Amino acid sequence: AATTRVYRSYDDPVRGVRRFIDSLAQNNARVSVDTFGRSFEGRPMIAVKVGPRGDSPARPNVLFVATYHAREWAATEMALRLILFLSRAPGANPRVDSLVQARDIWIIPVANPDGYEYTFTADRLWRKTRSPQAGGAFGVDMNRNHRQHWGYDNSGSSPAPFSDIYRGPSPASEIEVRSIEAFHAAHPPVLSVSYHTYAGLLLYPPGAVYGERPADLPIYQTLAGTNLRSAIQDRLQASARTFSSPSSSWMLYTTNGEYNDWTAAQYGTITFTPELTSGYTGGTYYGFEFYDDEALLQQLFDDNLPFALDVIESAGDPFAYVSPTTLAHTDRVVLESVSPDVRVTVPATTAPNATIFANAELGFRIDSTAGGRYTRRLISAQGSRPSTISVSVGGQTSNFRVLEINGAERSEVGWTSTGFQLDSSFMVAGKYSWFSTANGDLRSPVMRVSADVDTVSLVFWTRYAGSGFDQNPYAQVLASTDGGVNFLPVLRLQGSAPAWYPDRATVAGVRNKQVVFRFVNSGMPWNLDEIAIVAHRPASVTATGGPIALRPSENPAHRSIVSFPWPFSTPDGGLQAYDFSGRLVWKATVTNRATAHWDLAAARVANGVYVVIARAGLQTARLKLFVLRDGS
Ligand code: 0X9
Ligand code: ZN
Repeated sequence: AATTRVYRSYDDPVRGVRRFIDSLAQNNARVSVDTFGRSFEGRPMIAVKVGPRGDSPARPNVLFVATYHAREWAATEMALRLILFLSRAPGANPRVDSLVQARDIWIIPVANPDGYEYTFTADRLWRKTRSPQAGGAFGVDMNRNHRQHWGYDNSGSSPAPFSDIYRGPSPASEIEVRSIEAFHAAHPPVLSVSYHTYAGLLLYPPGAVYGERPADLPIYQTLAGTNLRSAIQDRLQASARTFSSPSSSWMLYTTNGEYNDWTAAQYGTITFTPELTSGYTGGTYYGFEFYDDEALLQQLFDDNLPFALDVIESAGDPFAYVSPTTLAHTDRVVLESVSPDVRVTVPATTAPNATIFANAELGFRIDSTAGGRYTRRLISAQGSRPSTISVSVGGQTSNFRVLEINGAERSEVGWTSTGFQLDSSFMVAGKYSWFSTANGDLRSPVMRVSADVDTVSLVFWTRYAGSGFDQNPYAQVLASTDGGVNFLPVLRLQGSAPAWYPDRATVAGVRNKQVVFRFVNSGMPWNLDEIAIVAHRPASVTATGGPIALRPSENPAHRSIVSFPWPFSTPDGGLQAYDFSGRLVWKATVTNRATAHWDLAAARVANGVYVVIARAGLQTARLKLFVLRDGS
């Protein structure tokens, strides 16, 4: 039997998880406990509630669950430390105090109590549950036993009872999985996190098919960030990684019956699997056996706390959330691909009535494979490469001009390369794609950006063969705004992507600049195809508005009041503010060219992105406003 200093078994009468939770609930008014079922061997399935008792429709549900896999003890430590942190006496952190009151936060510290206890008493590296199976085998992999895509194929999931990744005889065959599914039905989470170890990843759906992207990708990327600015840093000394790599979970490997795909499909949950720790210190492998060490476990918690708090906060309005950790937000319309098809994500409610123009009006289908509660992906077949694309949703039109497009065909000119060649074995269109075996540099022509364009995007299709377990090898996309003298990274690719998928990067502040993009490889077999560079043209609802600018008097505002000087010569009119789902959140009437004041604190305006519109007769002017305030 294991003796541990920091890690807690489930059953130990003095230090065990059950005892620890019970005494915390007895001594802390912010903590209550719900037993939502029994494991196969009869242990209570425990969910801890931090904050007000009971559910309220006014408080969105957020769920943290840990240790689907018995041996991943650091995941349970993460959950226990989160409970302690959130249940501290109020006063230390106003953001945390208000979040605990405004959300229904649930934490399940051990999803697999029988397997977990078994790792303390019999076999440190046990993974599955402990139910008897055919042929004298024991246990099912709970992260293969959910009802979504159960048994879809044998990749990462096995039909063999003795396998460590045995999916079970039928979907949700395990009492623990059924209990967790029932818990979701009772408290459907707006956001959820399932903590595992190890690999140093921040995974999100989908996970069963290579190359698929979730429809809510813009929200996943807002919260998780990118390889250049991940929401989770790894500050463990001599770790093999410096950050957790955010990606769809097939970047590690595909599997089926897993938790994230199930809750995303069933409840539209925005849901993540952090794979805590890289598995290595100073080149020494510890894998699933992360150190039984207070300081190291606290460091792990500290590194993961900002993301956990963002998850809790964003449950108020995931689409409008602006992350203080990744500094990202979700755009209303996101162009994902120009060729061989046009792909855009748009707010879900606007999708059926959207129109796409690319030279002519295009029909589209709504991609439904990957769920999407907040955004939908529209996919348009197009006959020839478009030179302009306009997407109209909810009365607002986003306009793009295609500045450059390259599909690695012999007839195309203007791009320069070293170490990239034309590959005729893989392509998304035409006869070839660009391919670099290990090192290579592919460069776009210099594009002069006109004065009416502030932002350009690079959209392209890619596939590559790195490793989900390592930050290396990797590849980068760099951008220059001075004609190719200086370059900064705008995207970093790593992991295993054996199927084509579209990726993108956006650069703002390019008005009148000379833009160059570069693809630079650091060691990966890497294909690229249908690379397009598009300029974001001004939105065009307000066709009659002309170039009149609406500006707050102070930017950034240092108080909770934002003031808008009246932008028109016409003396009377009004101002309106909408959130990004199109809801009216503020309005003011203006007479005699008076300055209007919006008190964000008094109106309890949530952090997020808003559109403010000033109207005087037929004239309009608009402004995108980012609200990002401490403690709100
Ligand atoms: O295999 C798992 O269930 C998770 N990894 S672990 O090492 N903790 O066992 C990752 C599952 C993530 N989903 C996919 N890769 N599809
Ligand atoms: Zn795991």
